[in-house]
Amino acid sequence: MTALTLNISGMSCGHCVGAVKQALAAVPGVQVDAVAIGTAVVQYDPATVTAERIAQAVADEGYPAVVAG
Ligand SMILES: [Cu+2]
Repeated sequence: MTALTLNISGMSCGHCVGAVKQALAAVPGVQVDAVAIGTAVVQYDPATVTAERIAQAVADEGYPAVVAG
């Protein structure tokens, strides 16, 4: 598994945290470590999914996300 940190825009409350958590958990090959307002940390299987695909899943939920660092 590979660690990935996302910087996420548009999150403002616990609802947003829950929505981002769910969006990440729904992506095959992703294990959610931590989600907070503005950021998420996950582990993912590079054979199954890419960092860009994970960021896109969060963006599709309405929270523009970019891979950190
Ligand atoms: Cu919210």
